This record gives sequence, C-alpha cells and structure tokens, in this order.
Amino acid sequence: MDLDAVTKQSVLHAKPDGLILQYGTAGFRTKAEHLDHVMFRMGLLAVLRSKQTKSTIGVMVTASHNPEEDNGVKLVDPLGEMLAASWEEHATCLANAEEQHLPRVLVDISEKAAVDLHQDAFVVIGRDTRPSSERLSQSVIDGVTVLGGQFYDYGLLTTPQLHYMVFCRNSNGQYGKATVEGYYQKLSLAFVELTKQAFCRGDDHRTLKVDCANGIGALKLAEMKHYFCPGLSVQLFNDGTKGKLNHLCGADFVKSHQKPPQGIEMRANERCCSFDGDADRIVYYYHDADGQFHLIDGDKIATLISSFLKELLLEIGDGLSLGVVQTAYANGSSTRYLEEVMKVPVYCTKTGVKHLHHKAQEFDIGVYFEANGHGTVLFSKAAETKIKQLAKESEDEKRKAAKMLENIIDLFNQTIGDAISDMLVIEAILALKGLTVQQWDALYTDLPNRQLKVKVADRQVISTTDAERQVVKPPGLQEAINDLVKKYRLSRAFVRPSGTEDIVRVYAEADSQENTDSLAYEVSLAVFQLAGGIGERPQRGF
Ligand code: 16G
Ligand code: MG
Repeated sequence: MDLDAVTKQSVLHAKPDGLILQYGTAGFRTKAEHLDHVMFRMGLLAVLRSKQTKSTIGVMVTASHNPEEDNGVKLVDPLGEMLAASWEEHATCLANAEEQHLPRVLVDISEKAAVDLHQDAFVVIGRDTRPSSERLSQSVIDGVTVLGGQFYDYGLLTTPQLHYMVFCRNSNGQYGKATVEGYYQKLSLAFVELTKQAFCRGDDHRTLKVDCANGIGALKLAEMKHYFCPGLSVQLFNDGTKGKLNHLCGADFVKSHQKPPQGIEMRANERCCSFDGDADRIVYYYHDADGQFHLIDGDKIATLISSFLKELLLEIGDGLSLGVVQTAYANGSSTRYLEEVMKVPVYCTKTGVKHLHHKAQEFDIGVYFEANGHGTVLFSKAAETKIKQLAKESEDEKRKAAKMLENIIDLFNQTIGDAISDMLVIEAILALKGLTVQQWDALYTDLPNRQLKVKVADRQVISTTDAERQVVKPPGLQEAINDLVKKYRLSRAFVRPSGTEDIVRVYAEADSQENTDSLAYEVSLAVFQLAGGIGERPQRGF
C-alpha cells in the first residue's frame, strides 16, 4: 500500500470535522454534500475486500428511496450479497477516521482481516440517477486507483443489476453474462419460456403501468421492455423526464402513504406498480370501480409467489422444503393466511434484507419479502440441481412443473430483491393462473395499520429483542405498549429505532383504522415520554 499517495489523495476528499456516520442496513446514507470522503474511502475498502476475497467487489452509489438531495454507498460481496457484518465495522471505522489516522486504520484493517496485499484487486461500480451520483462515483474510483486496484465503471445501473454483475464475474460467467445485455437476456428468456403456457387473454390484461419513481428503473425498463414484448407490455410513468426522484411517487411513497403516486393515470381495476429509486423494491395497487385505492404490498406478493411455488412443488412431489420469511411489519392477516390457510412455515426476522436473506437460506426454497416490497426467492444449490434434473428426466406433468421452477430460478435475481425480477415473476404467475389483480388482492384482507415516527434525543436508548417485536430498554416501555395493545381487538404494536433515519418508528394494527390510529398515537406518546422525546409531542390525528 502506498500510504503516502493515499494521504495526498485523501486531502482532496477531506472528511468534514466531527462528522460521524455508520454503515447501516443500507450502507452509508446522508446528504450528498457530506459523502465525498466516504466514497473515496469506500473505494479504498473495496480494494482491500477484493484482495482479501480474491474476487471482484461491487460499489453501488445510491440512496434508494431517499430524497434526491441525499446519496449513499453500499459494497457488494463476491456472491452478489450484502457486505459481511465484520466488514461493516471496518467500513464504519474507515469512514470516521480523522485525516491523520487514515493510514493507520488501513493497516489495522488489513492486519485484522488478513488481507494479502500482493493480491490483485478488481472493483465494479454502479450508480443511480441522482445529480450527485456521477461525481461521487468518481471519488470511489479515485480511492480504488490510489490503492492500485483495477475497476470497471458500469455507470447507470439499478442496485440489483450491480449485484448481478458481481455474481456473474465471480462465477466465471456461469450465472450469466456480466453485461446489461446479459441481464436483459437472462431474465426475459426465462419470462418468455415461463409464460408460454399461459392461455390467450385480451390485450388489456397484458398491460402493466409502472411508476418508476423518476429513477434508474425507468431507464433500464425502457431498454428492456422490447425483450419481453408482446408477452407483456409495460407503460412507464414518472420516467425522470419531468419530475423529481422519489418525490410524491415510488414504492416507498405509495406504501407509506397508502395512496397512488402522482403522475400516473389509473383507470378502474387497472394493474399498476411502483419501483423505488434504485429499483430493488416493488408494490402493486389498483383503484376499484368505486374509486377506492387498494395496495398490494410485499406480504401479498410473497403470498402469491409462495402459493404458486407450493403448487409446483406438490406436482414434482420431491419433498423440497418451502419457507416464508417476514419482518414484524408484515400484516397480521398475511401471516395468518400463510400459516393457517396455506400451511407454509413462516419466520420473522429483524428489518433489513440481510437478516431475511440469511434466514431464507435455511430452506430448499426460501421466499422472503418485507412489507415495503423488498424481497426475492432463494433456491438452495441442492434444490436447483434436483429441479434441473427433474426438468430433463421425469414424466410429463412433473417435468412441466420442474421446467417452470427452472425458469423461476433464472428469473429471480438470486442475489438480492430486484423489482424487475419480481415484476416479471408476478406477471407470469398472474398470466398462468388467469388471475386479475382483484382476485389476487382478495386472497386475504389486510388489517388496518399505521406507521408513525417519533423524534427522541438518542434513538439508541431503545433496544429490542424477538425480531424487534419486544422492547428491552428503556424500562417500562414494553409494559406500557402491552397495556395499550390490550385496549383494542386484533391489535399489535411495536417500536424500533430506525436504521436509516434519526427517529424511532412506531407500528400499530387493529380491527379498524380508527382504533389503529388511536393505538399508534398512544404508543408514540409512550415512546416520547419514556424514551426521551424531543420537539413537538405526538399529536392525535395526523
Ligand atoms: C433499508 C433496508 C430495507 C429496510 C429499511 C428499513 C436493505 C438493502 N435495505 O432500506 O430492507 O426495510 O432499511 O429502514 O437492507 P428503517 O430502519 O429506517 O426502518
Ligand atoms: Mg431501494
């Protein structure tokens, strides 16, 4: 390591005094103007990680659903997975080191992680459409080059596409070609194969309206859409030509406000969906004939997909295990439906893709979705081998089911959740089952729910257990929540410190919207009083 060169370059990417940031569930994320030094340093870290794993490492510059002024950065590990937890700590140390300590921290990390400094390093970089992203990804490149790493800059990519590229490169092209073209071909081929057996329907059923959050999803879908036409025709809205990224649109807006995005023309019973700013989340929705808005969130997506997979697994009859992984935010009705009607085992983990991903790996086939629309399906190596073998050998019906499963394996970006993959799988299932969006929605009825935010002096005073469903500290808060929950029917509430914002999140559900809103308010007040609330007290009616 040429530490003198690092010190010289680092001055050009100086860390603002006193700024402390944490590598959280979504990497580093804050106002773009505070991130130049973090980007440079993540370039350095990616080189060390690449040398240590002797593999290509990815760096994605994005702040997903956050406002356009924000930005962020995440590292992608060799198998296209999120960065290993021990390296999140290294990332935090490196990002927060004062200028004069930077060389020492680099040496420390190299020693602790037993990095072979003579090894070559290769880093691939992607970025979203934010105005700040191009400049910030240049800072990543500066970091990579000063430590002697090689790099390839993909430029504009969705987050899942960068994960895909990393995995392709580390599997010698076996997973697919490490190009955008390769990604389009792999997914659309599987989609066309899978939907071959769908019966013919009217043209209107094949159209899907997509709100692209004025983000990268618009550019990539525009490039990709002719690959799966005429099987599916997508109409793009909020494509970034006019509106601001994530402003009054996108999956996060639709899910948290439970209303349609601006900038999309919805007619009664038309199927619509929204991506988030980096296209790793998706939610569906429609207006019924009375003009009422219906949201189909990640829970209902998981239900649709797992019921289809379960049918196929029954058909091949090979005893492969299927499990669904959710978080505490999953609507109580979805959990009940999955367990009691579909008889599928359901597990709850902490919020954040890496936790769900980890749990889903325990099954032959693990379906995981957060209610916010972040999710995918993982197939174990053994399941994949079995399915591929059956698709070649067995008799007719079994073979048909195995072939479909094979296409589904190819369709899901097996690295992390991908809005484009999810959309294609959902569209294929709806076509194959001849289901309308209303029929899908009618699988079960969501319990009314409400999410609120509370400002506190230090959100770390709250600690939780049981996959964030119970508060351990501060004392008395869980008892207060228990007493409030008892007042309502079908009720549930929990609180947790956010991993991405400086606030505490409150979730409540109950038998009616009115009761849900009361419960959410009362729990917010308990948090404010017992966990050091600051600013304005929570108000009833929001
Ligand atoms: C991040 C997570 C997302 C989670 C959200 C929760 C990843 C890639 N992203 O965006 O899964 O739902 O954080 O945010 O893990 P919160 O901690 O502010 O509620
Ligand atoms: Mg996202």
